[in-house]
Amino acid sequence: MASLLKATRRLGAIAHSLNPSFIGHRYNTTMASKPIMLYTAGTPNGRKVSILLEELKAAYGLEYEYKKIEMGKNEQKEPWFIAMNPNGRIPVIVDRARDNFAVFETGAILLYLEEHYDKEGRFSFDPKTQPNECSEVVQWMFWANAGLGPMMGQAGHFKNAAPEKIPYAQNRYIDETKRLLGVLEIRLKDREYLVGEKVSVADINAWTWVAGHKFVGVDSIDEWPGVKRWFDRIAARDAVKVGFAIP
Ligand SMILES: N[C@@H](CCC(=O)N[C@@H](CS)C(=O)NCC(=O)O)C(=O)O
Repeated sequence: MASLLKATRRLGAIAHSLNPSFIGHRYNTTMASKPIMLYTAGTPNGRKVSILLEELKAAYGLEYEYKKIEMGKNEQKEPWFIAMNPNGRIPVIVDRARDNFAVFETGAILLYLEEHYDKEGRFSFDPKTQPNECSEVVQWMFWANAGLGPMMGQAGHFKNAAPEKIPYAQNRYIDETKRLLGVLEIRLKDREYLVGEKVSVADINAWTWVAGHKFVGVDSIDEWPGVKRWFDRIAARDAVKVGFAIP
């Protein structure tokens, strides 16, 4: 095990020292000029990143390419992937324009893309002039990534994937999901977006989970009208439609 870990680390070091990237070479040398390479799958976490990348593409012309990770074959646990993300989960981005810098964890990826590629602050706020909005973005992102995502993920697991039906676990996570949708409702009942008056990374980060409500066992979000209005408003965006369909 220790030697496997060592070999994995060595592979990671080699991958990051090569330019053009080992990763780009492995999959698609012809498109290696596109600055962002996204490793993803069709899940709420993967879609957050493809949606923001589509928004940045529409706003600034940022180009990216993506590779679908075969989660059914555990491709995300292979050494080349672990070299980018020791956590062995999608999504990951590699920024070819910044020396193949790899970023994992959706919250970190969205904030990274915002910092480096949202220069006009179209999906973010100015830390100098809008420090409270910046803090609120972080608050809602931490809230979603520590609460909404994990709870809905577990609800989905016990509903769709667990080898045995465990009513206690199913109820626990579905009830927690509903409680968290209620928290979103408090925030959204009289406002259009989670922070400020425009769609931001905070909205995109939470929206893909809400989009998965049926899969985890919440048949409808009509019970939370503010959430429903917000959900529909974001769903209507062209970049959201395109990003949601990736990969
Ligand atoms: N906290 C992580 C969660 C990532 C995550 O759970 N990804 C799932 C797909 S949505 C995954 O890769 N699952 C495969 C596995 O666990 O091996 C993030 O926000 O990026």
